[in-house]
Amino acid sequence: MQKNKQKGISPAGITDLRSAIRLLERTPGQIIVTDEPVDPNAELAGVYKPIGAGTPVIPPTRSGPAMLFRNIKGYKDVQVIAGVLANRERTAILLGSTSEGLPRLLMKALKSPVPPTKRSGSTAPCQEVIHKAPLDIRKILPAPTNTELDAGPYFTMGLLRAEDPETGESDVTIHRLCVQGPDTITIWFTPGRHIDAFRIKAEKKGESLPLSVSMGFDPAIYLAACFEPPATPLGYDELGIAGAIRGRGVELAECVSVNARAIATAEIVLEGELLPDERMREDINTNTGYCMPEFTGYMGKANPSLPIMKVRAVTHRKKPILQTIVGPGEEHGNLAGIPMEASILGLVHDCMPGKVTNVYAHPAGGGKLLAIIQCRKEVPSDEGRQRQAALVAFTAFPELKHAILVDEDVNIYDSSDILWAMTTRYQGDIDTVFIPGVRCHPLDPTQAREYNPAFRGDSISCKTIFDCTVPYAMKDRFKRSPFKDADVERFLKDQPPARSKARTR
Ligand SMILES: [Mn+2]
Repeated sequence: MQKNKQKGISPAGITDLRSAIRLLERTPGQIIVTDEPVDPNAELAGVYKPIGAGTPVIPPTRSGPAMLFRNIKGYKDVQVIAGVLANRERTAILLGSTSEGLPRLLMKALKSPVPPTKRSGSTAPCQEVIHKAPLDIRKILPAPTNTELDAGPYFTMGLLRAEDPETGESDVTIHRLCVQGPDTITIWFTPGRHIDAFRIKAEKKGESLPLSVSMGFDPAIYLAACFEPPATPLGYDELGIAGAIRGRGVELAECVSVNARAIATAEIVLEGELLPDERMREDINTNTGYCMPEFTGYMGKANPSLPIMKVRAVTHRKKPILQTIVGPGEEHGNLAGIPMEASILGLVHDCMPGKVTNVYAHPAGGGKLLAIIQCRKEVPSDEGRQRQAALVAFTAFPELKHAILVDEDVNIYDSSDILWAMTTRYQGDIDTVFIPGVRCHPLDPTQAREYNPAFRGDSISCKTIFDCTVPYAMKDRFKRSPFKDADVERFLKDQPPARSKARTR
């Protein structure tokens, strides 16, 4: 358990982005604060990439501290923070858990959600300042671009919330939002996402879909929002997971311009509606052919035809802090991946309790494509169960592509240890299981007919199990050398600290 006892700051006290930042400022090495002027157009991302974006961003990069930019060129009163969740240990600190404990914390929260509450009485913090139409988002907020090839400025940590026009059920999801004009934003919905299902229902009736986009709030809400079906089926309000993590419902505020609700403590809220039957090319203003860096580490292609959000109002706190993701590198890996771990652990627990000890969404897969699954073989009949666990994992998280199975004596967070298992406990011809022709995530460039003409369509993949577990009957031959568990601290206490303290306010 991460301890942070100074001045009464604890993860339980996190109610918004500001309290999360205060906790990080008191935790050595977790945040850098800078007053150096920075251009939100490509420079900010260029600065943060080597400092903390992490895999799969092109090297040099690393898993590092978050970074608060207090001096944004052209925007006097807005700060930008990058990488709040770009490191697993930091994510654990913010949620009051440990790296290993995060998936179980989320799994428990998933099973006992605490529903959101309505903010009543005083003004919601997210509405301290209100801009109503006519407005120009570009003059109010510094949407960053990650690279100079980006289709335009993007809000990358915007949490959409909308309600089903037929059932009233609500959903929250993060999508990439490209600013196209004074009050116009294009949104790319991954096929099948729930708010897109609401949008399609509204569009069929010729109606627009009101929605809110909240940015900058309690990190627990961001993680909760990244669950996907079947863990959170259509109609499951993911905000309840964040409520369970914090032990109190997420507060929602009524929007001022549309029939929608937003995160009351958010730094910034865009209010608006998705227009029926209108589409826009993602790079309509720049013609770069690209959208922005995607979680696979590649530049995505600009989408030729995207739904449009008309922004009716922008509300924010005084001196708002715009939260952004750079890369997306390890932050995407954590945001998508920790809910994936919880989803897999939850379903394998139901199917075969105790046989999977932990799961790690390795950042190389962006939190979606690659999972390390740690299995326990206790009795002869557990042989083969590890492969069943992988099949369960593909069911629990349909966008998973590669499952690497390892034993309990392998450190799932250590890539070297995983590659060691793949080298000394794996034979390619008998320990690889191919499941070809299965629908997966559309952004992996190998999942295209152009890559494999045998695919019946794009977004089709060969899911693969790499079984790097020791055969139960041969356990004795695979005994790791048993070093003594010595008192290491006694030998290190006079050494200088390994990590330098990052600058705080
Ligand atoms: Mn959902």
